[in-house]
Amino acid sequence: MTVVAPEHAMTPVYEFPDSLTSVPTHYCPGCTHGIAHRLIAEVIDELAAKERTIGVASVGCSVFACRYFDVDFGQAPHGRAPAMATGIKRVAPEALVFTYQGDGDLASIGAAEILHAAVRGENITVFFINNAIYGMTGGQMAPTTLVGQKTASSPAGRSLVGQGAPLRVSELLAQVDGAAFVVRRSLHDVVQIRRAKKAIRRAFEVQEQGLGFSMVELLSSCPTNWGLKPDAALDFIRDEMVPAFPLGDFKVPEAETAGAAGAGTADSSAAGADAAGSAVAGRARRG
Ligand SMILES: Cc1ncc(C[n+]2csc(CCOP(=O)(O)OP(=O)(O)O)c2C)c(N)n1
Ligand code: SF4
Ligand SMILES: [Mg+2]
Repeated sequence: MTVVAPEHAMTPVYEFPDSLTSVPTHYCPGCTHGIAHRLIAEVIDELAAKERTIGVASVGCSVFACRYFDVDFGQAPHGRAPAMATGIKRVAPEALVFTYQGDGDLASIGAAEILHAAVRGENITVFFINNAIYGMTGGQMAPTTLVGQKTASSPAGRSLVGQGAPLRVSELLAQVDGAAFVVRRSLHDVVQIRRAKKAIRRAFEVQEQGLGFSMVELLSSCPTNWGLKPDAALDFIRDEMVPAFPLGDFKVPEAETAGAAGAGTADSSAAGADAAGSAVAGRARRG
């Protein structure tokens, strides 16, 4: 019989983050919004910043984010989270300020807001949850919907002709001088989740160092509106979304690029460029 020493039996390997509340989730089974929440909360704990963190929720499935984070929170109208975060950070520069925005919110109705927050070099951190669809409202096409992907408003699949290619927000914002840190990560497996957490931490550090606008785009699942089971939804991110939205660092502070592969590089940029310009017939919602 194996006897476990009491000190080993009591060693915690996994604890509930202080910066999360313990309430039942409203997110669907298999939705990775919850993973994103947890990673952000863990980093807030690590930075011992809970008491001075202010989040700004957007409109979308994460509209109730304030229920889950045990930090101060604001609720912005659709797309306007960067403007609200701008005001908060300007009047409370000691606060750690972040927005949490979906792709419909950030890349569609809030496209001008996010662009000009980056242009102004606002010292805020943006978490951009890209699930290639309008989740909350029943699965309409978003700017990030893949070519060929069926949605409630593109029942035949998104077409390049007439509807265009998916908008790659990180690549776009990396061109803006005021942006200091812009990276894309994914939440589809454990390795990617660990990479995502490191990026979240670095983005917050960029803000703490006063370097300017920081954004982490996270590829996220929406099994409900993709019409997929949770495990298949994770495969969909890996197999269909990552080729269209290459993971990587698109802009990082200069000191971090010295001698490295550097800013503007992505993990699979060639694959991404090809995929966005051609038909990516996703397995989600195909007839
Ligand atoms: C001005 C305005 N237009 C449209 C809506 C309706 N609306 C609410 S949530 C949403 C889509 C949200 O999608 P996304 O930002 O991708 O978040 P997700 O639910 O996918 O996480 C829309 C169009 C609204 N509330 N306000
Ligand atoms: S509708 Fe999609 S994005 Fe919204 S909670 Fe459900 S799975 Fe998540
Ligand atoms: Mg969405």
